[in-house]
Amino acid sequence: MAPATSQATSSAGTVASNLSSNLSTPLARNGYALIKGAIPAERIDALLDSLGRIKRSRRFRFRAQGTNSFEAPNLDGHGNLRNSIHNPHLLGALPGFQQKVEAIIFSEPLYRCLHDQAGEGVYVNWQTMLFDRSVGTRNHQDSWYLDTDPPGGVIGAWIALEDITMDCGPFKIYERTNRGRIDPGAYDFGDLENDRAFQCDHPEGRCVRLLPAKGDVILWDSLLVHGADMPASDVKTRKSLTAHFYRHGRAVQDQPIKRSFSIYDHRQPATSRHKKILKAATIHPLLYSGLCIGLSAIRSPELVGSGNALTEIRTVN
Ligand SMILES: O=C(O)CCC(=O)C(=O)O
Repeated sequence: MAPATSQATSSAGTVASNLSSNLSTPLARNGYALIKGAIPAERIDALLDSLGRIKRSRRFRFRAQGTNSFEAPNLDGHGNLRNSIHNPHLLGALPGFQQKVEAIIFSEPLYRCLHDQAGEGVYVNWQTMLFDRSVGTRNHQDSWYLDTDPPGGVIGAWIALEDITMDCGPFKIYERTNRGRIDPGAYDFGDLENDRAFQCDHPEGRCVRLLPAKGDVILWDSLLVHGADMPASDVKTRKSLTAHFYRHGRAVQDQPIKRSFSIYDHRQPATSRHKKILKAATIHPLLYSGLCIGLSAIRSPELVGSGNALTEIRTVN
């Protein structure tokens, strides 16, 4: 599989325009949008039901957000996953679960959100994540990890799988911070409210904690600073499915972590069940799941990224 490349262009050789050009949607104007009632409750219930059923399965092995390693489920006392799942849509050894994830990510309702906020066209899904309970996520720009070249063309989609309240550890954004790339070392991203330099450089950078209801979708662009609070208590969950997209034809930037093997092919993304959403992850889901099962037994440091602060933004407790 080809490593991630910085120069993917569409087959027509064209590079799509910037996310915000010619549009006057909340996403284009403000860098984020909250779309109410986008995803039907039945699809969410089916996904959560399936997740509940596989939690103790020996085939349930995945790459975990937070540690970047291949792991077995780490359940808390309430039966919720402490470790969140990277790329649940690739877990082919659990076909029922994988299909329920795909029925949301590669769906017409989600496509409508992208279409209405970012414009007509074909989108490529880069990666997906599933959070079963609240984890803290350090404030960041997605552009530090995955973005188009030039930056600002990746759209994050955060799908609420339950009603989110303040004590869940909500997703939060910093208004008007999407004017350009910010150096990860420029501010104290753990405490932006008290960082004088941040306040001075971004006087409009008010923190907004978003409280979507089940089925609502938050979209944001890859330059908007965002993160998530820790939950107020252990019993609070914050179930969500997240996916990142870019317009087919945009070049993508090089990855901060160099790997000799990539599951992504941005030059020739695969088709999905939705004709206007492609998949950058081209690895066969059964092979991906098999790798997760095998590698979870090894726990090699080679498989844990570079381990620097940039890659470790989730709090696992
Ligand atoms: O849900 C979260 O905790 C954070 C998600 C996020 O930051 C992202 O997808 O970029």
